[in-house]
Amino acid sequence: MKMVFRWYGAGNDTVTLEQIKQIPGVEGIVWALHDVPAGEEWPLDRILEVQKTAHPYGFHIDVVESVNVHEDIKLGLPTRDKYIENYKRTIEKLAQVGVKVICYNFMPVFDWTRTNLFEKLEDGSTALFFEKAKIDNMDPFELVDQIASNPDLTMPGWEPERLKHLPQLFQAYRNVTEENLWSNLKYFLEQIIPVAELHDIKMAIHPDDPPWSVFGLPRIITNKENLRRLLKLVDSPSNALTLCSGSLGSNPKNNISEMVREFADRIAFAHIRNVRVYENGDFIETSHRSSDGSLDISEIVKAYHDIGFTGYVRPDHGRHIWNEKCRPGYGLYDRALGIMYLWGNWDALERSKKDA
Ligand code: CS2
Ligand code: MN
Repeated sequence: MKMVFRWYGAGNDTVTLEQIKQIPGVEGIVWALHDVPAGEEWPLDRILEVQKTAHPYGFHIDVVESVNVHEDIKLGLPTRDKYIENYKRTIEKLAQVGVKVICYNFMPVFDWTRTNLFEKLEDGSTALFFEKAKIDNMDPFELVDQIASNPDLTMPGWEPERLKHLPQLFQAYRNVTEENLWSNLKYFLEQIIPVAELHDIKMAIHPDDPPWSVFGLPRIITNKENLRRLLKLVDSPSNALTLCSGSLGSNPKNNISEMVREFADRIAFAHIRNVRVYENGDFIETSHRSSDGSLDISEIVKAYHDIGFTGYVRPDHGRHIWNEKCRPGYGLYDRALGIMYLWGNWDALERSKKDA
């Protein structure tokens, strides 16, 4: 496995490249041009800038997370074609700097959703928390008000600019069913996958987080059956997966190691993190250690080891520990600990293979 670390860019991340360099075994950064709005073509000079920043540290920039998909594409509006053209141009430009994997998601309106970004764990650290009943009963507009009055509360897909358009967006999705979303995804993939193939790039879809419908909006990248269906929409090695253990794992019916084994040759990017799921459907992110959460991370790493995984891996979110002030879920310390847990498991498996 090739270990990578998400970095939001100079001035946009509390973690520095010097620090990342000191985490054992990290060979590349996972990056994006976060300020380019979804639907716009990424400027080549900005892409080259990232390459120039990363290279002195010996980091590659093979993995991009994410090139966001414009809402009109998910909605299947006639205006989608121009955004799809822009997406293709972005793929071509990323190919010029040697990008191998582009992560994206197909969640309407919101990216990951949580109810508290700093919920206390028993050890005094804090972590991202999802209270199911709260979201089930919440009017999304109430949430918008909460975010508006709390400038610290920002999340991917929740940029103030987009929030302004929320009422129209909800209106637009009113008649969009899951089946509509599937056919809009197919339309998108049929156009972009040939471009990705040409440049040997894997388009790796990230599962929905949480993997069920929120605020009445359809969500489809949620379980094994749907991942199977996704891979068949366009049957190409470039139509690939970002298998995120924590996102899929917040539904206890999802068996992650089983998915790793089934989708082995189509996983381009692995996100590995633990999550503790409660009986009422709430969940909280924990340390990577198997005994701290509901997922058996050792078993998941073993599945990757068994399939001889050579793709990219990153620890996903982490807790906020040792008083670190950082982007919610994206501090240095706990993600670095997570990496060491992943290596510990991996190296032990390598060792026993050698001994056998
Ligand atoms: C999240 C997402 O779970 C995760 O990895 O941090 O924001 C993720 O980056 C996007 O959904 C991928 O498009
Ligand atoms: Mn993830």
